[in-house]
Formats: sequence, structure tokens, C-alpha cells
Amino acid sequence: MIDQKTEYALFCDKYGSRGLDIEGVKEKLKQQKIETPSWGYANSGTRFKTFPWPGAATTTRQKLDDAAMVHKMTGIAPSVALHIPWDKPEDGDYKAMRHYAKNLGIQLGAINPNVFQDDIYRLGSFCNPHPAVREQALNHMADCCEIMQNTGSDILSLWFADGTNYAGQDSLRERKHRMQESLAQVYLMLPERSRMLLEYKFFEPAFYSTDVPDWGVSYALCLKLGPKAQTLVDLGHHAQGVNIEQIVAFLIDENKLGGFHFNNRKYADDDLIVGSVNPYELFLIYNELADAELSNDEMIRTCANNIAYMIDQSFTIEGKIAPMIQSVLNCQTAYAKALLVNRTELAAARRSGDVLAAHNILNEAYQIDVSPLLFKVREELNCPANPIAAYRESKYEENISAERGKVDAGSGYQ
Ligand code: PSV
Ligand code: MN
Repeated sequence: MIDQKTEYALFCDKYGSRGLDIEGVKEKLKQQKIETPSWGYANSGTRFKTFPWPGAATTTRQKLDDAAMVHKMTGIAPSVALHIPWDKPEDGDYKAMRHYAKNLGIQLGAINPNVFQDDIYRLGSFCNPHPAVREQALNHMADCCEIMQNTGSDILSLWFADGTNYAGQDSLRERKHRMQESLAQVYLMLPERSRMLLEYKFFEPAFYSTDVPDWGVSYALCLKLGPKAQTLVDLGHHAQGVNIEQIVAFLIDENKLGGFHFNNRKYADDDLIVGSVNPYELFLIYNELADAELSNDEMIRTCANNIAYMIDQSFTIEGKIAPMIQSVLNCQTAYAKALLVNRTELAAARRSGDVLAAHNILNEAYQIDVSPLLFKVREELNCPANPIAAYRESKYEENISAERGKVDAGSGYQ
């Protein structure tokens, strides 16, 4: 059996001799960053049942502890997205929370305001016909912008449950105006050097219309707002068969791709492990990203290098921390393969109109066994070669299960 060092040397010989810069690819992989969501560590379920997972986090401190474990195992998950008020500390001390995270070797990431859980939002938040409700939603946004200053976050990540359930329920154009006007007010509240990312979703919880249904609407709204507003692509928020990589390419080219919520879907917003249903799609998305990172156009490179990569998954039956590690690793694998696409040969095949050759150049990269490269990356990042196995061997799960006790199954993400 050959050892990992020899395997990596063979890998470098094989792909280096085909003109790929393996050292450069390795360095890029070491720079990769994936943010994990605080809500992914807590018990969550479907509307039918929440199955409690032994030791699942109930406090934000525990969620941060778990996120730090994911970072320790992978080396590329150094920050955690917060949902407000799910992660509101009892004493309101976000600076202390930031300090706590720092001591664990991680950072607090995007702030996700919640304008969908209160009773007053029955008819929406920013698009609600009643100005007092819109005002309340704006006040929450102002609070979140203040929180960003204390947590050191530079991203306000917006998702709205706004929409209508029945034709005729409200004026679609008026709702559009209300959304644009409220977003414009949020834009003015943004802390210095921060951005707002606008997520879209074509259905759920509203069933007839949602007010930001797709990337085009998000894009149009962000365009009017200005450069600090960009679109966020959640992989679970498209209809069947939508070409997400094309959306990615378009938005990067317009300097409007701000971030991702990674997950995978089969039927709806299923919140499954990213890359578990369609790893090829994930690779194709990363192919667009890797391509943009190498672009000759500075604006495109800058846009690509500033994308916030975040996971948005709420696990129901697969555990909490191990599937989060798996999700991060799936992104790493997809990115590694995308970086190994031979872009010189691809450009030549495209120029000569050789459709099949161009297609197969992508497929060849997709089929590469990148494990020797990833072992090397992990070694240099001081991480275990097999993060899931190392996690299981660490007995972290047994320990938190004993320490935290059995958690009652709640319905939300708290
Ligand atoms: C909505 O489905 C969403 O994707 C938004 O990003 C929320 O913040 C998140 O899920 C958690 O509910
Ligand atoms: Mn999302």
C-alpha cells in the first residue's frame, strides 16, 4: 500500500504534467472558507415531527462550541452565521459572545434578521399593508445593524417570508413598492464596510406569490439599492431543473453575487446535505466560481473573491455535527475538482467548436479522485486526514450528549 505522501507526489506528477498548477490549487483550497449556521446545530424537524438528537445544542454557546468542532475537523469553517432573535444572548451582550467565539478559534459571521416569526407578520413584514408592521420590521433591522457592530459581522443576510396565499389578497405592485422602499431604508442603516445580501425563494411559506420569488427580482431590487446590496443564492430555492450555475455566472458577471446558502434539495426546500442529491450540480456551480476567480477582468475577480459561502441546512434525522462536517467536505471536494478543470484546453475546445471535447474536459475534472490533494491540504491546515472518522473517534458527541442531557424536541430552531 502506498502512503499519502507518495500518493500526493503521484497526483502532482500526473496532473502537473498536464499543465495544471497543483501548488496553486492547493493554496486556493487552503484559503477556502465555508460559514456554518448556528441553527443547523439545534434540533429541528418538519411540521410533522422533530426527532431530538442526543446532545444537540440548545444555547448559542453550545452552537458555537459545535461550530468550533466543525472548524477543528475541517480547517475551513471559521465562522458561524447567527439568526436574530434565535441567538439573542440573555444578557444582550454580543461582545461577550464574540469574545467567546474568538476563544474557540472562530468568528461570528452573517447576521440573519428574523421578520417572520412574530404574530404581527401574518400579512408580511416589509410588504405588509399596514405601515406600523413595516415600521416594526425596520426597527428589527436597525437592531440587527447595531448587533453587527458588536459581533464584528459585515453581512446582513436578508430573507423574507412575505407573500400572499390567494390571488387578489393584495396588490402585487404595491407589495413590490413596499419591499423596495423598506429595503432602501435598510441600505441606509448598514454599518460601514458591510453589505446586505438579498435571498429569494419561489414558494413557502406563502403559496400563491412570494415577494422576492427569484434571483431576477432580487437582482432588480439590489440594482436599485446600490453596490452594497447583492443577491444571495440558496440552492434550495429554485424550481426543479433550474440551471443554477447559469444564475451564478450571470450574477458574478454583473458584480451582484454576494453569497450562497448551500444545501441540497430533491423536491422542495429540503435542507439536505449540500452535494448529497446532485454533486455534479455543485461541481458545475464551483466551476463557474473558480472560472471567475481566474478571470482577467478585475471586477469579476473581486466579486468572486468576496462571495460569502454559507451553509443553510436544518438537519432532521442525520445528526448535527457530523453532517455539517460532511457538508463542508462536499464543498471542498467540489471546489477542488473545479480548480482542476483544464481551462486552457477548455478555451481551445470552445474556440474550435468541439462541443464534446469541451464537455468532456469538465467531466474529466469531475471524475478526478482528489483525495491525495485533500489529504495534503488537511495536513497543511493541521486537520485530520479523515475528518468524519476523526470526529467519531474524538467521542465529542458522546461527551456533549452526557453533559448536555437529553433535549426535548422543540419545534423551532432554538
Ligand atoms: C428560508 O427558507 C431560509 O433559507 C432563510 O435563509 C432563513 O434564514 C433560513 O432558511 C432559516 O429558516
Ligand atoms: Mn437560506
